[in-house]
Amino acid sequence: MESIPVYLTRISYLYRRGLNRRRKFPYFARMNLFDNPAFPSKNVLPQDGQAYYHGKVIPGTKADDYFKSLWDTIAWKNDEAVIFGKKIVTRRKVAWYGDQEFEYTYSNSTKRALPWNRELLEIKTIAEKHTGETYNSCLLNLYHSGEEGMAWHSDGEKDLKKHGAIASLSLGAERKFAFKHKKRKNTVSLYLEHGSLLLMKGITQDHWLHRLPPTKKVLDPRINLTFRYISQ
Ligand SMILES: O=C(O)CCC(=O)C(=O)O
Repeated sequence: MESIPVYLTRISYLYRRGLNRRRKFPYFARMNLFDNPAFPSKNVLPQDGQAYYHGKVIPGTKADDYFKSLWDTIAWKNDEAVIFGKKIVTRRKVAWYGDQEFEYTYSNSTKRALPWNRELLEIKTIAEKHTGETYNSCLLNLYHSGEEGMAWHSDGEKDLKKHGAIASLSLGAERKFAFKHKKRKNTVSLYLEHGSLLLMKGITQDHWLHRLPPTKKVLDPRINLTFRYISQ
């Protein structure tokens, strides 16, 4: 990854202060009923879709290791979108990996998948084990702080398997994540913890938008991996 002095300063500060030391960073250490991967997760959506929050499926220190390793090894690039004919470059970084050189087009911009690395394959296996689904690709997002987010959208692109499952694995800062029904406009929000997994499946993308709202309250970075299935 190219160097970004401000963020690297922030992340190296975190490591110097002991990212792994749970007492100093309580949001990494918060425990709940979902710490047991066998705990059954329930659908957080009231209608027209299925979204299961599995809670923390990767224990704290292992999740810290994955965060650091993905930060260092992933081929991060600023995301690009063409909106009303105008090219936008985001501060948020992205990367696209897969079984083959799959092409994935969203926001009028096409990406070609890079080959998996060891950590991505390990995390994919964890997501597959917990969700009972298989995935052949992964879109990664790196948010340097809470000021970076993602606007309302649904993941219904033609490259994706129709009604295929999407497993969203979060590492780093805990962030609010929201769903909004496309017609009824009712919303559902939850907090995505360090090492946690959210599964969206079935008709969810037909009926619900989702977003990661920006916030000034979160200073720390976050990496999100969404495992997907590209149909050929
Ligand atoms: O970072 C997140 O949790 C949201 C990611 C997302 O919405 C997407 O990749 O489509």
